[in-house]
Amino acid sequence: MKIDAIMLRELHLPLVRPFETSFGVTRERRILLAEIQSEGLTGWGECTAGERPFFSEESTDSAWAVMVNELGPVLAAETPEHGGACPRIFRQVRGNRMAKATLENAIWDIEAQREGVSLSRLIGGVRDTIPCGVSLGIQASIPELLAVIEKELAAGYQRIKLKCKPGWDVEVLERVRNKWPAITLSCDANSAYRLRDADHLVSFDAFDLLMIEQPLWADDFYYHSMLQKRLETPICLDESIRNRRDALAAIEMESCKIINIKLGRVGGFSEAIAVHNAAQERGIPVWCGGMLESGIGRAHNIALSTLENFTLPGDVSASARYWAEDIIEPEVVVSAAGEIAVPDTPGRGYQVRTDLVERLTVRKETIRAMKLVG
Ligand code: OSB
Ligand code: MG
Repeated sequence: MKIDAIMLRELHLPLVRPFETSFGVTRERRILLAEIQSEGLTGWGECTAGERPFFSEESTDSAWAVMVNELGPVLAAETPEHGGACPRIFRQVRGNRMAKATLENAIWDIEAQREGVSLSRLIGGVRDTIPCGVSLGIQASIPELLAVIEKELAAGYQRIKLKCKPGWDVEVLERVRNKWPAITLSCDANSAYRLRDADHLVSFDAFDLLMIEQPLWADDFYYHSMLQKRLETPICLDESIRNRRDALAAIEMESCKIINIKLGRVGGFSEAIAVHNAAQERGIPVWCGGMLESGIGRAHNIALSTLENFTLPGDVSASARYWAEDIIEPEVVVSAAGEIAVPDTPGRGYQVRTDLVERLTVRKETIRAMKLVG
């Protein structure tokens, strides 16, 4: 496919309520979108980098710079026939996986449209609906958290994940478990603990959690494997898994029993599929994480979640939980059974509300072709 234009934008979208993790509070998202035109088709990608480099090394500003100065010009000079050609095109740029994923995923969207199939079918997805869970940020008090859980369970969500950190963990889990002895419950520490907290983390075994997500360092496998030996609760790795080789290392070392796959964190659909396959071949279940995406990122997450080994409910939930008005139509909705119906129209399956996108845009840049050295 010939790349006719790559337009990058930054949008500001306020969250309907703040989202707090062990590393900070987000009130408004600065979202980067890539709109790629190719032979009459338009593909969209969304960057999942945070406003600050707290989840990973990337941030909104670093991803913008890398897309504008490096990845965009290189992609515009190529004629990729498939989304799967992007890792080779971007190979010379090290890291910056969220920036790479933004552009690669837009190419997959175009490819699906060109083939006249949904993104889900293009990547080999096997599900018509995906099971949904919610990720609940740290709240001001336990009674407030209990009220939020009550609402999400009533809405049908199949799994509740609680953000946790030292001081917002055992007592919280205890109160939630006492109130709901049978719900599927997990927690996510976003690296808030150290190995000296191992005894404390072992006490989480009392709460029958589906998993503890990323308790230790964001770049670690070894200490997670030491911790997993002591825990009955399965460890799930998020931050630590950057690619297929990381997944293989983590599985081999028994650093985790479950893997969270995020498109941005691993660099796009190609690597996400590779991580999925590697885990599946080794009997490790996966689920799709979220990064407070707008509708475009959400649409891509839904397609990814239809692969066979996405057997656990993910963090992909309804647009309305985050946005007063999403930038796609229809918005993502979740049924009373806690499922999202996977669209079967060509491409991403949701229309982008271009007028709204234009209104929310605070900067945009169109990219011209350039060859990298070599
Ligand atoms: O670790 O899964 C995480 C949001 C921002 C950064 C990291 C994480 C999260 C979430 C949100 O848990 C999940 C969602 O988008 O609903
Ligand atoms: Mg996580």
